[in-house]
Amino acid sequence: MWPTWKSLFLGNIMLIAAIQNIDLPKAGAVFNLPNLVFGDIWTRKWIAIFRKADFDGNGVISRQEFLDMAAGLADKESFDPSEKEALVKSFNDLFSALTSAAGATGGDSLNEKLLIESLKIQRDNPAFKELFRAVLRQGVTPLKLEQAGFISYNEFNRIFEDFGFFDGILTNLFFVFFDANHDGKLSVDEFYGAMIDYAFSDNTVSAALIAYLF
Ligand SMILES: [Ca+2]
Ligand SMILES: [Ca+2]
Repeated sequence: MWPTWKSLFLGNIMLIAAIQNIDLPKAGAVFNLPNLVFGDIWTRKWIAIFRKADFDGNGVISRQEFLDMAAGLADKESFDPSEKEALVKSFNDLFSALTSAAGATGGDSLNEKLLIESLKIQRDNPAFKELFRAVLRQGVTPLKLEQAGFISYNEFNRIFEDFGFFDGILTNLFFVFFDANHDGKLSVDEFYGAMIDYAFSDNTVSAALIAYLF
């Protein structure tokens, strides 16, 4: 099954790369790994996420914009008030950590440069990683999943939409990469692992590849 799946997937990558005007030799280098500069991928994936999360497209993510993502998920997934409060608080703490690490004055907005600088500073900081894990836990634990401990494809799509991400291609790619054992569903552990990997890892066979498509 793997070769078929892989060739289909590579075909999709080429198609998407063409649509998105991506430099294919550079993208191809990801799969063969010569001349690969990890920092480029890592930076690029965070810029991709930044642009998705800058909902009003004004070039900065405001604290309010960031907290609205958490509140949107909590409201749409019918979190209890205490669960919503915990999630919004963890998002707020994460935002504060990002802005303070980057030395932003005021601390209530992030631009791409500040985000990248801040993440570079925080990447190897265990306290920051723990903060990131707390955000994931408080976002996932209250979810009423069809099958306990597993996020189905439909649920995964819905979660992205709850956050305000309606880009189906992006969601599909995340799902394909995150489903590490390719069984068509994400265990909660797969999800946590993939998110941590996406955020912090230099692993070039991880979801970091998504960065080349957006
Ligand atoms: Ca904005
Ligand atoms: Ca799986």
